[in-house]
Amino acid sequence: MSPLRTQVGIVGAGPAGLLLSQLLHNAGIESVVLERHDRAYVEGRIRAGVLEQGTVDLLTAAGVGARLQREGLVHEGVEVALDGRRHRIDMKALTGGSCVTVYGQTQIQKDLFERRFGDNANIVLEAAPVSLHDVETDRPSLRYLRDGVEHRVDCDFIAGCDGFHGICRASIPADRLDLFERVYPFAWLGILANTRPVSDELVYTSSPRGFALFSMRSTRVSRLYLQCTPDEDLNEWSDDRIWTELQRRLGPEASAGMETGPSTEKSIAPMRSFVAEPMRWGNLFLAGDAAHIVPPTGAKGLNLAVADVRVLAQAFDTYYRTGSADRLDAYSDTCLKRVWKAQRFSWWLTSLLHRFPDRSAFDGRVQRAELQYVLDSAAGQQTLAENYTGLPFGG
Ligand code: RFL
Ligand code: PHB
Repeated sequence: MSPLRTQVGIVGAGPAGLLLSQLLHNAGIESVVLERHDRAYVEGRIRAGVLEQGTVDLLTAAGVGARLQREGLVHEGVEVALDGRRHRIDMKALTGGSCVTVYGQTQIQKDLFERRFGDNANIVLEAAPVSLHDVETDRPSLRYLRDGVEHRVDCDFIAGCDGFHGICRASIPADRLDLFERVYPFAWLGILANTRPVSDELVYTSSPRGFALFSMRSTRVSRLYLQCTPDEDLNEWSDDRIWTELQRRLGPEASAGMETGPSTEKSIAPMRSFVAEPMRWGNLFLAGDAAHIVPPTGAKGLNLAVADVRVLAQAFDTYYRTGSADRLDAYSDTCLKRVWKAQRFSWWLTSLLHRFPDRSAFDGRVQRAELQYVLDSAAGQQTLAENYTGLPFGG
């Protein structure tokens, strides 16, 4: 087994891993990406849909934003429905110009793969299992099996971009990490459908029957979510039942004229808040979902992953240009500041909009009053808009 030598070994070809390899390539730094699944699987996972302006700017500056600029839908506002009435929050006006862009994670994955393979990047697909070695030394390495043959990659640093269930965080001794976690007593049932979205903007819906979200992938494709129990059986949810429930939660007036149709994808996502601190062990740096998970309500997961790799790529760049490890040493603290602000927002919006099975009648009234306050007050709307469109990098 003759080892391959590179500067940064990256585990995971999700948005964090592929974007990091692109940013490093742009800075003249070599990397190898090891991914457990094949390309079709990674590209096919239906996940995020809402990008902060900072994410759009970074993808564009990295050279992977051409299609995003053409096809992404810029949203200047977002709607919140309560008691069957829709309220619009004018994010652009409230923040002095910030918007979000609706563009599916599947499309970002395609753009990143296309660009990285176009640059002849070293991306090893179907590498399984991957293991980490000598992480606390200055000669860390990755080993993996492909087609039954063992391979080794020697590197200066390892970037753990392998998501929540990956191997990198799991390789860190338990006494070197502090874990912070909240698991919510509900999940989201999501469908995709080739139907016209009910509104031009996203509609976050609070109802006594539970939360619902009316999102989209384009002006002809809807992405819809319903709050459900964590152990919900998908087989019990026919398309008819899902559409009826969506209409009930939004209310007859607000859902009038809603186009329905067969779902093209159907899945259940658990809801969890999670942070591992610090985001580093020796020469292993965790980024994205490998280090932290947010409930999807705030649409922050992918945006946080992008923010992490931006900081990490800059730190590697400084290291290789000047020999200074200061920014690498500051990586975890720099990211965690923003991560916790996004955690707070995601937890807050989740708490504000969902029905909690064990909440007292009093707590239910307080939750309602808080949502009413946010909708009625310019300050409340501004807080939501500022966090939703994205806090500044490094802030
Ligand atoms: P990913 O995307 O999970 O990629 C990790 C990659 O690592 C591979 N891998 C391994 N490879 C080698 N060896 C191993 N041992 C490995 N273990 C795993 C995996 O196959 C995979 O390819 O993590 P990354 O790159 O950090 O990206 C994070 C985002 O994917 C995630 O935060 C978002 O999808 C979260 N999210 C949303 N984020 C947003 O910013 N806006 C949204 O609107 C939004 N909506 C969502 C979401 C996530 C959802 N689900 C399903 C959890 C909506 C949903 C329903
Ligand atoms: C999505 O379109 O998938 C989506 C949008 C907003 C969220 C979560 C998911 O908060």
